[in-house]
Amino acid sequence: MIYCTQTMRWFGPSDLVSLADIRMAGATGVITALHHIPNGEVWPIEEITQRKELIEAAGLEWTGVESVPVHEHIKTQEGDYLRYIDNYCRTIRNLAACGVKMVTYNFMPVLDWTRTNLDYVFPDGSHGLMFERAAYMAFDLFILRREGAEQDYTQDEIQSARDRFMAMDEQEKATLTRTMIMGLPGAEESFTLDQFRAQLQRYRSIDAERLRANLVFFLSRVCPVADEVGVRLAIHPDDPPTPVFGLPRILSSADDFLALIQAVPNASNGLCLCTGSFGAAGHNDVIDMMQRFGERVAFVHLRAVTLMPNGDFYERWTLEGDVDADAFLEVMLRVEQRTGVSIPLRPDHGHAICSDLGGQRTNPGYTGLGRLRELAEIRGLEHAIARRL
Ligand code: DNO
Repeated sequence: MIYCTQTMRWFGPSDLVSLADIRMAGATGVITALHHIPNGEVWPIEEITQRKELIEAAGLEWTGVESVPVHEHIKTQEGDYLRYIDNYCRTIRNLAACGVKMVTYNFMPVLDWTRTNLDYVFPDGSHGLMFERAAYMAFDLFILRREGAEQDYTQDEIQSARDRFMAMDEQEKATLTRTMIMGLPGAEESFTLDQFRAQLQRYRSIDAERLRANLVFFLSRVCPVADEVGVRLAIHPDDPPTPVFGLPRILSSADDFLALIQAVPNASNGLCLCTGSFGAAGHNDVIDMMQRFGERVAFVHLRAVTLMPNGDFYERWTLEGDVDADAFLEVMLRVEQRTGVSIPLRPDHGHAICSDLGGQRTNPGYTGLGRLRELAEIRGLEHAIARRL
C-alpha cells in the first residue's frame, strides 16, 4: 500500500514549532524554504545542504520546498526578469542536486494569501483564521482608498462596507491593515499603504490574459529544466480564489489549471491541490480535481473551510468543513496506488488550541498543537481508508 507522505511546514530555525515537535507529531517529512535568501537570487548548494543536514539530523526528510518565490518582475515581465528566470532554473538544479525534488510556488500578483482576521474565536474556544468580505471591502474602499475600487462593488456592498468601517475603532483599523498587507507567513513581502498602492499601480496594464501569458513564458523556460533533473513543480492556487484589489487572478479553478497544462504540457508542470484555497469558491469541486488531475498533483494542502453565501469563509477543522476529507483522501489514495507515487501532503493550517494560546504565538495558522491535531486526524482517517480499500 502506498500512503501519502505526511509532512508539516517549518519556517526554519526561528520557527517556534521545532523539528523535534514535527517529528513527534507523526510527520516523516518537512516542507520548508530558505526564507533568508532574497527573492530572485539563486539558492546556493552549500545553503541547501546545510538546511538538509539540519532536517535529517532531526530524523526527518526534506520533502519539498514551499516556496521558491517567483520575483514580481517575472510576473510583470519588467526589468531583470530574464535573469530572475535563469536564477530560478539554477535554484531548481541546485535543489535537485541535493535530492529535494518538489517545489511549490504561486503566481499571485503582489500578495500571497489574504485573510481579514487571524484571531477569530470559534465556538470550541480555539482561535483560527477567517475572511470577512465586508471588512476586506471596508479596507479597500475606506482605508486603502484604491482608485476605482467602487467600480468593483455593488451599491449594497459599498453600503455594507461603509457600515463595517464606521463600526471599527482605530485599533481594529490598524490590525486589519496589518493583516491585509504586512505579509502573512510564507509571503516574502510586506508593504506600507503607500508601497502597496505603488505595487497595485504596476499591474494597471496587466490583465488576466497577460498575466497568464507571463506564467506560460516562465514555465516554458523552467519546466524543461525541472523535467531534466526530476523536480515536480506545484503551483499554489489563488487564495482566496476570487479577485482582490482589482488584481488579475489566473489559478482559481479546475479550468485555469487545465488551460495551464494544455499550454505547458511538460511532466514537471504540476499542481499544489490546496483544498482550502480552491474550496473557498463554491464552484470548485476538489474531489473531482483530485480525480481529474491526479498524475499532476505534486503536493496537497488539506484544509477545510466553511463558505457563507455572502463570500465570508472560515477555516475549519479538516474533518468539520465543507470539504469531505474522507472522500478526498480515498480518491487520493487510489491515485497513489495507480501511479505508484506517494504524494506529499500537509495539514495546511491549524487552529490555536491549548498551549498554542498562551505565551509566544506561532505564525498565524502554523500552530504547534492545532496542526498536530490536524495531522493526527488525517493520519487516522488515511489508515482507516487504506484498510477498507
Ligand atoms: C498559506 C500558504 C501559501 C503558499 C504559497 C505558495 O498558508 O499555503 O502561502 O505557501 O502561496 O507559494
